[in-house]
Amino acid sequence: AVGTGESAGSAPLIVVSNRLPFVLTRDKIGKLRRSHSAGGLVTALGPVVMKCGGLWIGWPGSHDMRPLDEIPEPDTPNSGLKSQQVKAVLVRQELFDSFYNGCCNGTFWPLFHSMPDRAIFSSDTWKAYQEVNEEFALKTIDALRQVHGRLLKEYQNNEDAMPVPVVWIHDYQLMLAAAMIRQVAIEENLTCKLGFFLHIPFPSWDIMRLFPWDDQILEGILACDMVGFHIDDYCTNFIECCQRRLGCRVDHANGNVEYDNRTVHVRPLPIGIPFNHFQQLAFKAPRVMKDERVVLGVDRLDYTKGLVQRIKAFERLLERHPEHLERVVLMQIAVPSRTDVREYKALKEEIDQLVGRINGRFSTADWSPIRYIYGCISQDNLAAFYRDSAVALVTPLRDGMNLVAKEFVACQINETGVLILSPFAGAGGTMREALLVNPYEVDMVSEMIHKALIMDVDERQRRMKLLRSRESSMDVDYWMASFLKEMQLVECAITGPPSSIPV
Ligand code: GDG
Repeated sequence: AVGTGESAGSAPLIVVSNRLPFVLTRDKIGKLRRSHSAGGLVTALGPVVMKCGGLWIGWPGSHDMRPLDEIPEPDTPNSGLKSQQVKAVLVRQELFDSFYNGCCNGTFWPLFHSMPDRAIFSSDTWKAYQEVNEEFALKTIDALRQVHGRLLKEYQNNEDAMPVPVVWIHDYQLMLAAAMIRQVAIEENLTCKLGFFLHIPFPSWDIMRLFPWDDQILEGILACDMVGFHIDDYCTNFIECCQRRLGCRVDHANGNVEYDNRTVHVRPLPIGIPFNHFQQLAFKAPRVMKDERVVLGVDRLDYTKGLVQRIKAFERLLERHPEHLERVVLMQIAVPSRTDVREYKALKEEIDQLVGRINGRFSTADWSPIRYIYGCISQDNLAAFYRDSAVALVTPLRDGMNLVAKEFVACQINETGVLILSPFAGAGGTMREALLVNPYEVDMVSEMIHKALIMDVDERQRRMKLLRSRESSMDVDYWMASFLKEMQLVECAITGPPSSIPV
């Protein structure tokens, strides 16, 4: 059984995400090892799941299909979920590739970022998506049974006081799982509330309808009681799709969709970052850059991030404002991502060539305009880069939120840096004191970099102070608490005797 006495009273949280909060590998003698992963989601949600005696369900990062009954404990107590709080979803490699590289990243990623020309539609990968979502749903149901068993024991004399478990499903890889979970939960009378958060944009009806099985996606998400998106626009898009495709009655003003005799709550819940953690890193990290004015870009190497346009804009800056030659550098960190997908390989080649051409064109004996790191750097070094850069250039063509913009701000302890931000990132909606620029228009971006580089220090500090104050209060813990509060407010629809609500 999960949980101990410490869990009494609080509702158990079951988190379902594509990846577990750590990677499992086998060493030479076949023993399983955990290696830590340090994303903001893990840092925020991990302790909550631990404390409430909850569970985390996800893929462990390996295709080893041997049973995982001996998932190792975390290295030190309090550093991670106990082994019995984790359920690993094991999927055959071929099926997983078709699901992940095929449907998730070949179809939904470009489509949901409003780049339909890049999306590949295939019934085979869609089938894989359905199958893998089913695997996740089955594991989640197992987890729910386990949690229920424990709660029933704990509350045997006082069932009315029993907290309602919350299942929180994450992201575009798992848009169908809730439908199956709800169906079985109803059949087995497993009281729970279902929530979903999408980390990427939700597209407009015009784009969504291009997906041949769009109704199933909408119904999958609507199987939840509460659905969160980063910003209002994505909520509006989702609600409109439900209305137009499924004929649901909707209430835009209150963010409600009527479906299957239930009200589904749709809420904008902009994600934040572990602000204090990044700020502390910035206080501690030693200097790693030379004495140059740095324009910084940090991204996964992905076509949505607008890297090609950004690098071209920097070239244009050097053409139009030669006073920056030999004084300013563009430091671009590009983290390898989805390297076995053709489009990502092609993008890497394009960037390699572009950087080579521009450096060849402008470099002098002791200066090159672009410093390009294709790889991942430590978070300490990242914090030092954020702290010591003059400008952060966050110019995605489309982005759910964009955490880099927020981490830059958290590390700006001297408050002298300038954030240039795309309005097509979710962050562009709330970080109003940034310099907003359309990333598609190379001239405008180059002029914006120039403006940032010559901005007087008072204005820089005024803008940065406001940005920092917002991000420090609306951090990742605030986001998580807001989501869980919204879950508390929704009525529990899965209660009472078994019934047969069609899903
Ligand atoms: C998805 C949505 C949404 C990057 N380089 C290094 C490094 N990073 C870390 C950053 C940041 C993360 O990667 C990137 O986060 P983003 O938000 O920018 O982008 P996605 O990965 O696309 O995330 C996005 C997010 O989900 C959350 O909802 O904001 O819109 O697409 O945390 O710090 N970390 C280290 N070295 C690097 O070189 N250590």
